[in-house]
Amino acid sequence: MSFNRAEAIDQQFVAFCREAGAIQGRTDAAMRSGAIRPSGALDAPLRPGFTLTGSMLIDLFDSQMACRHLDLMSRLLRNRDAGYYTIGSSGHEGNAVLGALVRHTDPSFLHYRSGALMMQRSKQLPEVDYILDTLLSQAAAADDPIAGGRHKVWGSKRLWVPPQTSTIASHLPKAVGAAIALERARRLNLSLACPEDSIILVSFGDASLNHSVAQGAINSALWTAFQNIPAPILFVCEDNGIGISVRTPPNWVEASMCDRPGLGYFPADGLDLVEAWQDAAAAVAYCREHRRPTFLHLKVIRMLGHAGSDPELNYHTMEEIEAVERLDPLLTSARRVIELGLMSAQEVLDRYESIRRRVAEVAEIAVARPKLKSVAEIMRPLAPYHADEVHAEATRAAAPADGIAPLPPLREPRHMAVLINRGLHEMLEKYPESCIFGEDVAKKGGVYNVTTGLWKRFGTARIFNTLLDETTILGLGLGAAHLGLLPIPEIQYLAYLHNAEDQIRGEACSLQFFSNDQFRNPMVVRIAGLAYQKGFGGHFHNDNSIAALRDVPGLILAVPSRGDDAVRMLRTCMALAKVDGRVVVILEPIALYMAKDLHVDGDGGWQFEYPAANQAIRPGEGAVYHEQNRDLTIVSYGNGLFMSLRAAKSLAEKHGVRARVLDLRWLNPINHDWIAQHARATGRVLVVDECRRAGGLGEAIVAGLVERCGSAVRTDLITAHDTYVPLGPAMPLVMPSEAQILEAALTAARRSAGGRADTPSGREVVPQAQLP
Ligand SMILES: Cc1ncc(C[n+]2csc(CCOP(=O)(O)OP(=O)(O)O)c2C)c(N)n1
Ligand SMILES: [Mg+2]
Repeated sequence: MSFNRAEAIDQQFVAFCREAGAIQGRTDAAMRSGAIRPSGALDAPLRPGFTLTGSMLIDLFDSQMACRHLDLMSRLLRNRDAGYYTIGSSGHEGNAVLGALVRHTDPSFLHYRSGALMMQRSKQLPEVDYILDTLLSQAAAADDPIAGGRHKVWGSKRLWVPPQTSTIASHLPKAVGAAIALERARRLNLSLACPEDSIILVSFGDASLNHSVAQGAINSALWTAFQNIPAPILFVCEDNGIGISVRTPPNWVEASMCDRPGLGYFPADGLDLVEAWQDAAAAVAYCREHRRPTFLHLKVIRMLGHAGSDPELNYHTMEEIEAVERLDPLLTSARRVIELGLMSAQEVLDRYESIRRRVAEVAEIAVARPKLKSVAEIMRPLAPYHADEVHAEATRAAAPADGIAPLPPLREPRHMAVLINRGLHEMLEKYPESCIFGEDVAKKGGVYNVTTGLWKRFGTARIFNTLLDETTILGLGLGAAHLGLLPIPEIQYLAYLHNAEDQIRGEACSLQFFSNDQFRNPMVVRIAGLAYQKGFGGHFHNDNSIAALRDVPGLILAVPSRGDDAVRMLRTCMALAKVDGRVVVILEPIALYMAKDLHVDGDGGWQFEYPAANQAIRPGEGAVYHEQNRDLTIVSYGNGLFMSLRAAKSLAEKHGVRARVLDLRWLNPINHDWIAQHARATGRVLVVDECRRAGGLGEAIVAGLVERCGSAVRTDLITAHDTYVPLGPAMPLVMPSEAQILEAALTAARRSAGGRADTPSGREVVPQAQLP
């Protein structure tokens, strides 16, 4: 027996219409004889007190049928290797009601089974052709209007639906963030990317609800509302009772959600449009009016398995599958329109078949459209970079901010923590839409006083503490950025980024890619990190791994080693976010926050003047110390740079070895060409990487040198050991030290240099993305 449930449910629907047609034939005869009266007045509410009219019911049903045919077509296209995505919406089509009840200007972050919702929503803007758009997306066509062939997603710029990734639940934090940001923006009188009375819709499955990210997001919405801060978010749980093959315990969703403090809970029968409409309308109205978190529990079924590739018979019997199929919501809708006298069974069947034909015709158009053909085409929206505009923006002096008292200028050179604090003041003045949030950033001023005093000067609408959850902090950044704010979230320690890094890796940095740069979530994430802290030890306050950040496509990673650079880089980071929508991480070396002296106590060698507003460091622009030196090039950043400068002094004074020292400043992307240029000039390189060797930066730099210089350069590498950083006096044992740098530099300097300094390696050089 063939197991083609797509065919089965299709035939079931057709058979139903034919059978209903036969019954209706008899009913019509009865009607003509006066025994039954027709009821279907199109524009009247279906029942007293109802808002759903006959014509709207027909329209919703139409969306359901279109959505169903798109599912059926996805299987046919897959069989021809002409479509590449078969996760469908069959059984969930009741969500169409939300497509009508929620405005197309209400930002919506959708579940992958919210197809009928999307179809119905598209009708609010007649110029959107949902069927074509969906098929283009299924066929990975380069002119798919949302992702440009990069993924099958629900999304539309015009319909305010940003594309979501396949990582379940990861879109909830940004949805909550957007809801919270709506209110903040209103308090700040900022013009928003959506109307002020908008609500945010986020849909997801029942299994996804259990994900800690979903639970965290719901919790942070409730934590916010608990303090009477508006958070107009409509959580829509499309509960089909299963997640791939794992059953959700019956009643678990209602049991866990119906009684949460501050959450409006609305159950709805998603199998019946008429019932679902009424309950969903109540939920939407509650959310919009009270501006409080609202939970619409839409009970649905899943048909056609999890996806086209799902062998459902492994975990369901045929009887179970057929029993679910008999509950097909399209049958219920058909029954409704027929019973209400809105359509005849034949009209339903005709409409179903005409949609089938249209989907088939459009599918042929979609599959014939060109696909993405080159790496350049694929990567175009990933990391836009307009170098001149960014630099002009970074060096643009801020006009004095209205109503904010100016700060007295810093007259003396100061250490990094003070200069970054000043830099943040400057950015908050320059960008009224910017805000800083995280754990302890407000009154306390952060763990290291870097945000001291900001809340007083800029107010609690812009500088605020969040609850203790890094996923929420980053999600808030994403959501706020979607709405047009310029967030500067802070993560207290690098170690604690890792429990939330998907918000950067899977979400923030992928948005421009999967939306063909139509949606942006620009932000500058500040993270205190790296090792060598003397007072506050142990791995978690000295995390020295950046591999998880370096591997994120499109992410810019800045690591300043001194205060004035930090300010000049911060200006560029904000400009990158502003001009090109980029996501930037600034990793601030904690151990250098308070460093004042470089070589001897009291020399003040690591304090710097606050740089003039017209100074900014371009992405990829490193610093060279002692450029005249030709014995050795030391390549480093952060704490390693600080130690390397000290070592270079000893090298020169005690050993007559003259090393130039490079501060990379930007660790992603790396400016390999610039490193290679200095490497060739000295023929010898020592790379000092304070992070662990595995996945660290050092490996990348050595690879870059090999590719560009071949044997023309002799390269040595020192890194931290591949271990967690231990507490107290044990810490230096695993970290590169000044003594180690000195010794390695001497060894390197004693080697003969590589071949002729200007010898090209003859190897193909990997092109550098996004560098001037
Ligand atoms: C974080 C994450 N883990 C695992 C998966 C693989 N996965 C995709 S869908 C899914 C089940 C989701 O079930 P549910 O939330 O109930 O949605 P449904 O498919 O039933 O509509 C799983 C485990 C994923 N996409 N993301
Ligand atoms: Mg489910």
